[in-house]
Amino acid sequence: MRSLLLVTAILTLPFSNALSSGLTLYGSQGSRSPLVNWYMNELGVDYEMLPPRPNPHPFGQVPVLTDGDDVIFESGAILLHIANKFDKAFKPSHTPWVVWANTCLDPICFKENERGQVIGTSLGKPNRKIDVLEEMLGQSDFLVSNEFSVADCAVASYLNYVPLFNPDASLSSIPNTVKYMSRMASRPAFVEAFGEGHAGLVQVKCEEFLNSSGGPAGEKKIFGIF
Ligand SMILES: N[C@@H](CCC(=O)N[C@@H](CS)C(=O)NCC(=O)O)C(=O)O
Ligand SMILES: *[C@@H]1O[C@H](CO)[C@@H](O)[C@H](O)[C@H]1NC(C)=O
Repeated sequence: MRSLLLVTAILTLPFSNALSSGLTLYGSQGSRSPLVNWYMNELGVDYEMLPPRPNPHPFGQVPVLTDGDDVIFESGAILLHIANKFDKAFKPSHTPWVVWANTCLDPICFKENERGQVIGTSLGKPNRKIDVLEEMLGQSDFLVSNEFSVADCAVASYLNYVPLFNPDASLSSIPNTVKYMSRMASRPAFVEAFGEGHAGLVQVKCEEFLNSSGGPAGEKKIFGIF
């Protein structure tokens, strides 16, 4: 009996480990759960994906992640949990950007009615914080230390939803941000997480924004008089 148990243990343990990391993400493309998929794909973290409902989120929303017995909700909290557990390059200076994306960038990107439906965007309109972001992204391809990090997952995911939810938005006034959005949407882990439709739409819209912002030639036309 004892040897049978031992054999069963030896046979099942490695397989159950290989099949699952113990992480389960509830969500779907079209919600904001793919921002979590994106980061886990970038890191090569293994996880199980389940549909949005039923789920253990206290408010019934997505995304929500379970890690064994732990239930983690709020997209930013989920990103930081994964960062702490799996990302060897994770630094304290990444954390503020994840929190900033959820608290400050979200309401700039998405104006919502009282029922939580997106009715517009303030991105592309004059905004002190977005001006700073635009300046930073003119100096560097990434938000922190000129390398890809969880900060980019958090911020670029929100930015890249804007053309999807607001087909009439114009981002021609922030070309560095638009180029950043396009770079992020071309990463294979992004395409896999959000889907080719979403990534392709971001690419086309970004090209449109850059075309109508004029680039260096357009700037010369405007300031040529001086
Ligand atoms: N602040 C939350 C927002 C979550 C959220 O609004 N989820 C939406 C989908 S993107 C949802 O589940 N809506 C359905 C509901 O509220 O019941 C986060 O970042 O995770
Ligand atoms: C952007 O401009 C180029 C060159 O004029 C053009 O070939 C391309 O189709 C334009 N793209 C979009 C999406 O408007």
